[in-house]
Amino acid sequence: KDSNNNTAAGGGSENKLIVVGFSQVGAESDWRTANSQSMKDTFTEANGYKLIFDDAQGKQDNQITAIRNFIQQEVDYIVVAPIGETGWDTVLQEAKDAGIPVIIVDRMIDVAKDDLFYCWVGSDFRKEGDVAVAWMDKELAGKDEVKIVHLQGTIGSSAQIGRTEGLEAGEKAHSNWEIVAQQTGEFTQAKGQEVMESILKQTTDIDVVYCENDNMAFGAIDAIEAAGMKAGVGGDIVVVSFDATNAGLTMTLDQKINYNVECNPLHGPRVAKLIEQIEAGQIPEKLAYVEEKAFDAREMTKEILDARSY
Ligand code: GZL
Repeated sequence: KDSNNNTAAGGGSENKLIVVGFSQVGAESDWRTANSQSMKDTFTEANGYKLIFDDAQGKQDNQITAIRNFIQQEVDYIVVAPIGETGWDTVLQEAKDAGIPVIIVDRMIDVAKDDLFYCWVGSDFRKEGDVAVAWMDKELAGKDEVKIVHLQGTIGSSAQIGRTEGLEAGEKAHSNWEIVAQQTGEFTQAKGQEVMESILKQTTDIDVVYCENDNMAFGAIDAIEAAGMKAGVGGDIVVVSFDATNAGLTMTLDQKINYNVECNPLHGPRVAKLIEQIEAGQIPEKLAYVEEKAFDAREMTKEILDARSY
């Protein structure tokens, strides 16, 4: 019998919690907050897990330090929401050498050998950009010139790379579209407002602001209104956004955001399913893309908003 008075046959081992070390980017946006909550709601002791949560405050060095700490603590799984795509090979090789499976969630990583991570679950960011551009193609058809301000997310993150590729492909495909300003707002409201304010000081001849997440859209809308202009449906500047968080869809219902492309943050249950598969000796899909919707302000209703869980 072991110390918990369980028979050696296995009672004790069944009670062992699976220890998960999670390296999270930070708390830069509503999306990130919802993503962190989903992980915390899923990896509970009641569900058989012990979660070690680390917030890297937006710095890759802190993520690398956290992963090394997880290795020292001999966790059972390392889950990483990577801030950017590069710079992971060395530390993931250390995790592999320690025999700890690594699951990548949300953004993707670019590593020399793809056996440095077990599997990935996240969004198709290029597709998100293409969905937004397809809507813009219809919405802006017939306009002689379309001048676009492009507020990019954290440079080098998959979300920024894919959404930017989508817009830039759209610009190439439309001779009357022109990106008149392109700058990172770091996925935050404050930086998004600051950047949009400085752009509006240079020009107000703008038709669309393409914001790579909701928080930058909120900042841009504040800047547009402070400049005496109207954002959204029937306004001076069309606002396109990504994430479709609760706050983002509220602004869409208010018609200040014209179109919002969902990026689903509820990865907790998805990562738990991957871990359960690995625990059962199965080999999960290497890449698991999440299905996502998009919301046009003119079709937005309070019922749609209230039915959302984040
Ligand atoms: C997308 C995620 C992005 C969100 C931003 O999956 O990586 O990071 O779009 C968040 O809101 O900051």
